[in-house]
Amino acid sequence: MTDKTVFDWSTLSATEQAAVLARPKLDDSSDIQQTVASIIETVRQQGDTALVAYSQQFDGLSNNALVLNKQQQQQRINDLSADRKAAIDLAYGNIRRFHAAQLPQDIEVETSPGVVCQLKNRAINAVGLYIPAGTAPLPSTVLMLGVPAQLAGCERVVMVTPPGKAAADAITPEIVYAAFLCGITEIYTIGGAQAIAALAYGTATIAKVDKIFGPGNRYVTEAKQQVSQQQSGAQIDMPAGPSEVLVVADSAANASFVAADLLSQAEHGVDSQVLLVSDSAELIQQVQVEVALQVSTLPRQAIAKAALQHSRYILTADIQQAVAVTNAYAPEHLIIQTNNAEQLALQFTSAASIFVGAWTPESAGDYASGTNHVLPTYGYSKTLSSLSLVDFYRRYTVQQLTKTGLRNIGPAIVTLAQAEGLDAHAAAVSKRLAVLALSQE
Ligand code: HSO
Ligand code: ZN
Repeated sequence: MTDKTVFDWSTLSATEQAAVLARPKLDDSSDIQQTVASIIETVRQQGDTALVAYSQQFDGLSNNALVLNKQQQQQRINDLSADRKAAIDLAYGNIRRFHAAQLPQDIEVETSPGVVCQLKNRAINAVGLYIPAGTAPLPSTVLMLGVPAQLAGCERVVMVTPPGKAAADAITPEIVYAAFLCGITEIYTIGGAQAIAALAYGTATIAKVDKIFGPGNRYVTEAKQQVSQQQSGAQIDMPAGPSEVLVVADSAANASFVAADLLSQAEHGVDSQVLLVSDSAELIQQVQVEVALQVSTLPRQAIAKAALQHSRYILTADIQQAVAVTNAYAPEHLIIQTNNAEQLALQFTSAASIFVGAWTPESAGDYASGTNHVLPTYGYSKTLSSLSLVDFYRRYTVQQLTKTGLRNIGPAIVTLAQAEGLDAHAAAVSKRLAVLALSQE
């Protein structure tokens, strides 16, 4: 077979192996950086006027009111069919159950007699949720961001999403209903870098937020990056790259299922990354046949086919080698379709979200099982984590020393401060110790 997407791992040099697992370079050209910087600056200077102008320029809307008011929200929800409502309800319930179990616990420890230290969690005050609506509007993303914001009890939860081409209030009913379930009523009909700028710096209509969450195209991603680097801007959830799935499969795998899983990610975007790693040449061949068959039935086949151009089918000597390849790649999603999937799952050290066994498609986690689908991509999952409830909190410490406490640790503090040549630090303790030495308590 001369397919340039198939690789026999053991025959490759270390350099070739690294090239096979390398992500394509992200387009962070200075063009995009400059366009985004200028959009941000314009929004900072002109506020709402700039937002309306960008809606005209990018979305073809002449009079975007920017706000989706309560009445418009209700009208959109009225348009939603009962079966879609029920599906969103089911997903909401599972996502809520899984995230509610992640409630961070405050701790209090008496580290020495009379020295009490606390670690406390407090919800971030104002959060902004970006919901993309490019080639596919994503109500599932509203739930992934809105449920933890709701559970954390953030005081202000703001949603922004690009307006429909026809009218600003044409935002899909699914998105509006998902927002309603999450208790989000502040909805703005803006998208792109201008929406990120508005969230980070505020305008007359949109008050500034503290942290911005959610995926988006490269302009949105670049804007998040830029506002997070400025002290007056806003924090962000994580760096985002194109979606990825890696399937590890042996000869026992169902080729049709594996092909369907690969295509489920390939249809996201032309830059999606899909990989199959298997110790069975036969399975790889069967999956390729299935992919070719199934892709031609998809409405989004043009996107999926473009993504498949840079897919990877990697043949390994055995399943252990497949594990090593996977750990080196660090995929966003890992699907394990092998005989001993549950056992094998324990050996993966760098995947952001793992799907175990024949009956666990990635789509389960994308929509309704309960896990979060906002995940680190691009190899960042070696150190970064899946979006969780804790991302909507900040942690801080509180401490209190009694007289006994200061007597206990004060002398050590003085010694350490002197060792660092920081006499004022030492004095802040020794002055108190001197007072204590005079008292009997
Ligand atoms: N797989 C995407 C999330 C998503 N899938 C939303 C369908 N809708 C994250 O990589
Ligand atoms: Zn997906």
